[in-house]
Amino acid sequence: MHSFIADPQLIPVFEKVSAGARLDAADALALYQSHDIIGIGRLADSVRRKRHGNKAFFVYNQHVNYTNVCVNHCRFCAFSRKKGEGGAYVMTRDDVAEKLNARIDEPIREIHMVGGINPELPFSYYLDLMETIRTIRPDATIKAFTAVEIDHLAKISGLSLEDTIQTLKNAGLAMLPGGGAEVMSVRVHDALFPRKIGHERWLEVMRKIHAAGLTTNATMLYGHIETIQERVEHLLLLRSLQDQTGGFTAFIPLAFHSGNTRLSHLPATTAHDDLKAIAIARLVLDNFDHIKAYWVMIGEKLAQIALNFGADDLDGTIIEEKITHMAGASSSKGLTREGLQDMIRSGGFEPVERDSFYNKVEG
Ligand code: V47
Ligand code: SF4
Repeated sequence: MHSFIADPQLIPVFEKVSAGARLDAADALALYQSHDIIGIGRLADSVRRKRHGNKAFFVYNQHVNYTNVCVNHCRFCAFSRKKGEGGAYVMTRDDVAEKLNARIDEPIREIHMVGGINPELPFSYYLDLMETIRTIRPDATIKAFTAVEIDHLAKISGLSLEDTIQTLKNAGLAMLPGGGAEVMSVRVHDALFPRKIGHERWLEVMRKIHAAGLTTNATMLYGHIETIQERVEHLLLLRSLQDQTGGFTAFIPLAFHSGNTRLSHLPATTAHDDLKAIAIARLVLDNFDHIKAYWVMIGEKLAQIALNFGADDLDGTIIEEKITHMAGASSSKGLTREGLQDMIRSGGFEPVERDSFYNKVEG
């Protein structure tokens, strides 16, 4: 029955997965320690197919990064700039309008908008940006601001966290992307991103966002200085909050790119790292509906294979990705709907164009 498992250490994990039992930290560690990539992949694929059959989702989306000025100076970030530094920018309402209008003939359904922590921008700036999006793209979902930005907005709005969220919701915020937690470890936080909120605050913001009726994604930035124990702890913290709120929609492992960062001596993640991140997430996060293979970070070719390793979603068209490309990513900056559909079909899956909430839409 478990003939596809080559590593005997994985037999107990196989038996738990087959029985529908929840994996624990020791199981997750065994998976990370194993080199049986085919066995891990087949196991994750069996879970993926039970949930989603042959379907692979994507969304017609557009990214907007409103500013790269940021006071947090995370060591892994190639995107941010200090105020006044060469390449620093802040988009005005008109800049955002121009960016959206440049693609106005395309059936974009989601605007994914994030930026740096720039203390010079007032709360009204963020509300104005959302109004601009709503005016130009009234039918698109605004998926914006990581929990780190929400924490900052609560500080500058003069409102409580709950009232800040409510104000943003009233202004059109419908969903949050998953960034900002990086790896939920005090050690990694202190070493790489000490100015950013810690994981307890990240989880608290997510809890309040979910309580306000908004859904969010979750991510994990892997492939820098974190240990596999820290990765496992990260997954278990997410699973635990999801048990309580049910507000997470998708989990997205983010492969670290070291180019132009203060960690540029670190090597790129390997194909094994990337596929294991997807497959182990699919197996451990039994209460998450969707696992996303973010083609921007792992490349189009590996993202296609990831559909056989537990991923059921490829994110989307994106249109001009900045954060990873500034750190040396060699993937395209955007893909067409046809490109995504071809990737999915030639991998033997059925492409399903979705909205932000995984409702099927006709292309
Ligand atoms: O939080 C920053 C990461 C994140 C680098 O929710 C880097 O659908 C790799 O959260 N190498 C922002 N990663 C991106 C993000 C995201 C992306 C796509 C989809 C969704 C979603 C969310 O990017 C940051 C950080 O973890 N990041 N620098 C880097 N050099
Ligand atoms: Fe700022 Fe985000 Fe870059 Fe950290 S990862 S420096 S918070 S833009």
